[in-house]
Amino acid sequence: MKYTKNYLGLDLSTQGLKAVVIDSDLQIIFETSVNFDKELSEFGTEGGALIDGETVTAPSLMFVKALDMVMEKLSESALNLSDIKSVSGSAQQHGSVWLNEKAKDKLATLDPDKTLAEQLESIFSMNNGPIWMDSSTRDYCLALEFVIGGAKDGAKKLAKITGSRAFERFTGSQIAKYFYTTPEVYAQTERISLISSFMPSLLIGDFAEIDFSDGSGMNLMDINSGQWNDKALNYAGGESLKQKLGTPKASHEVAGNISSYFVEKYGFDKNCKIILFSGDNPNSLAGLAVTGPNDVIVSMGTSDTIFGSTPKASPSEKSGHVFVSPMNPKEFMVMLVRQNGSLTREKVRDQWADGSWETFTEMLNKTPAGNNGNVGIYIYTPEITPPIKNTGVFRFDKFGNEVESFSAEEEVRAVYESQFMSLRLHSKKIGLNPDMIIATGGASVDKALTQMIADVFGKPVAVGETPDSAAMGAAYRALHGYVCDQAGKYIPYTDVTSKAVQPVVVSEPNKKNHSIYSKLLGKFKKLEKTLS
Ligand code: XUL
Repeated sequence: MKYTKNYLGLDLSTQGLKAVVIDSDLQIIFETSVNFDKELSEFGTEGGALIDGETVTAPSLMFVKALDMVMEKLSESALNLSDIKSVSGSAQQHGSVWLNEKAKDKLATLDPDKTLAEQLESIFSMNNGPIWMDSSTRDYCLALEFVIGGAKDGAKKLAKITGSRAFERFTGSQIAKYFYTTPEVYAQTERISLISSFMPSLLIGDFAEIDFSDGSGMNLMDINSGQWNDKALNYAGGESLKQKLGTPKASHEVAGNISSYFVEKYGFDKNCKIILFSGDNPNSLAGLAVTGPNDVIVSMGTSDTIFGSTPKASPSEKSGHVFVSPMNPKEFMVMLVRQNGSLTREKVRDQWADGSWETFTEMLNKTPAGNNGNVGIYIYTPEITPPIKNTGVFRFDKFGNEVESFSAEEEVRAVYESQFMSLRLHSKKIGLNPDMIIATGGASVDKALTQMIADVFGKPVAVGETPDSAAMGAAYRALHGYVCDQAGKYIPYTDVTSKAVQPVVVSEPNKKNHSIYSKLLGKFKKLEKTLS
């Protein structure tokens, strides 16, 4: 069967690369994926990352190989790739790819008879770029804040300009770390791309620009003007950084036409447009087409995030982030991130429930809401919200005394309860007051988990058509960017996504359980605070 007028969304998450193809009615017609650890095991990643203490990176060449693999899978499907009008994408936020002086030429002259990896192996000034899980740049964060507003007001001023106080994983402090510690690597770098601007660079055969929305996760861009902040840039990378970063653009803009490599090798149309890529959380927001301030998304992947749309930016240095919206360059999204998400839940499952979600759920049902007053906080990797550097499992009994162990059933309940009580506690501080929560990401298929979220927040929880809302958002944005390009002007996002399948409520809050969690929250807050 031949399809017409299709749009491709790619999502390069921490753990793999997904592709989803939709038609012009926004229906999914094909999906495929590549898992980094399993299908690209030669890079030796764990959950897609290379972890060396606080320094966490990912091999840039792995992203290159994954793209050829996904394209191969697409071209072997029943799809006719020449029907794809545009491509956009999503990538884990904050991570960067460092390119040397050979990169521009090599990208522009790709030979379809060879693989991308064969030809692009030598284009990196640093083989493994820092990713969002890195927490090694505390000193550079403090220095960046100081440069912007002094010791007292620096965090506040930086947040006001860039949408966030300085965060270790944000690209600005990451760049500063290499600028000051490895000046020779820095000098050999012609371009620093975000992962989200590197992927479209491969597709257009040239350097693609950073989009406003993912650019907001760098601590370098003014979120109101979409321009680099000169002071921040000068601190992080000196005078040459502006040139190395290119110029940020609105997320719906065209990066270029697809390069001849993909036309000749996989059969794309030469007029296929590549729309700028963005971050995975912004794309998730776009994938659920949520624009109202009271629909809040909880995305559960390697990290757990909570976010929503907002017409106005009022960033705080205390917690959370404000990004430019990927759907409208004049609007914003607010978000916060818990680093201990799915991998932490999986570790507890493996240790206490024989690695089986079914057993996990059975065990969960054996304990009551509130876990008889037991609270367990699971910090397997340094936590972002709230900032907790010391890793470990912290267990407290009903009197708030630290204890060595819980029963297996209590462990299982404790991890779910503490993760979502923490999200409730901190999301309130950034002004997220949901009427309804939309759950997305891999873990959102777990009914026990959506019920827990409904009970903790006291609101109904809905899920979208697919848990892969980031890939979906990328596909919708491919369509949106294409429509804007054809019209020669910005078209409201909702005009293009009106046919999107609306999320469906899967869990209603249990009032009794909700009141137990609300009572427990004060105690939880105190215990969590002792760990920061
Ligand atoms: C967001 C963040 C993570 C990554 C995960 O600020 O650091 O959610 O985007 O891919």
